[in-house]
Amino acid sequence: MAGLARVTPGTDLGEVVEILERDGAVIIENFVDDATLEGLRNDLAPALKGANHCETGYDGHRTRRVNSLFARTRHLTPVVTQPLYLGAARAVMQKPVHMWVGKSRIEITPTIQISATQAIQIDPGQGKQPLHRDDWLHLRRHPGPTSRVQLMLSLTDFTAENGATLVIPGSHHWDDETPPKYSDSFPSAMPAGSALIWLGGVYHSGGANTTDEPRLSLTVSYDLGNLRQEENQYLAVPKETVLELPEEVRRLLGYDSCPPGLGWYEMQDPHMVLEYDDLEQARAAADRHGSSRLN
Ligand SMILES: O=C(O)CCC(=O)C(=O)O
Ligand SMILES: [Fe+2]
Repeated sequence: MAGLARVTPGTDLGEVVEILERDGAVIIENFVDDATLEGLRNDLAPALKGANHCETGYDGHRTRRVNSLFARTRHLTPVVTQPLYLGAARAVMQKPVHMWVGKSRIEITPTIQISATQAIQIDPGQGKQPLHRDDWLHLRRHPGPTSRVQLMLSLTDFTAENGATLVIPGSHHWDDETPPKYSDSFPSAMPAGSALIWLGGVYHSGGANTTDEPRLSLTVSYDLGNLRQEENQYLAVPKETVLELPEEVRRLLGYDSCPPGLGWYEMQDPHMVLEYDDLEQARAAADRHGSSRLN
């Protein structure tokens, strides 16, 4: 394998899906226009400036992460609706499943949903992140159906030296016994405004930044729509009512996180945020409980 496949925004969706099914990853240059790129950089700059470096080695002690991106910018819509990304996510995950209901054999096609949104600034001095599969969150067994299609948009140029995401092409076909090695990975070198799309079962990691400039990006993920509760408890139960319930029931209603890292709000345990109603207090309380980070 000679590196990561590259296509243009004009490429046929079928070809992109074929590459994703085969390699698990693809790079699309000129993924967003200059106005979107500029708008994203401007909208995210204040939050990134105010963000501390992360607390864990996995997230990166020289890496800043900012979440809740739809609340911070209006420029995400062209990213999540870009036809090749949304189209590929739909094609890969919205596969009908059949079942019997009484005497009828029916087919159901799942939805997809936006899962995580995060700006990632890898500062100079950050080392390589451990190689991992993002669908570890879903505790998937491999190889198997895809439950996540992830996107990394470069907001600065990505180079092998400044921390371009490292990807092991084809690793979504591997089982769960094979350990990933950096020597099998390729850097997703690409100009600002490009996108790396990869499947949840593909081993990848943030790269090391050995330059003296930050590497800036944002990532969004589409997950299978059935990875959720049946009744929407967040809409069904007013927050004041939730606060009157015992902690165990609040957690059972969904104000909880599932290891290794589903359900967070600003990378914190949602129960702590509910309890303290203030992110900083929640962080401090979580630190006292030794549970400030979910991964
Ligand atoms: O920053 C990157 O290039 C990759 C980050 C990543 O894979 C993650 O945090 O899960
Ligand atoms: Fe990842």
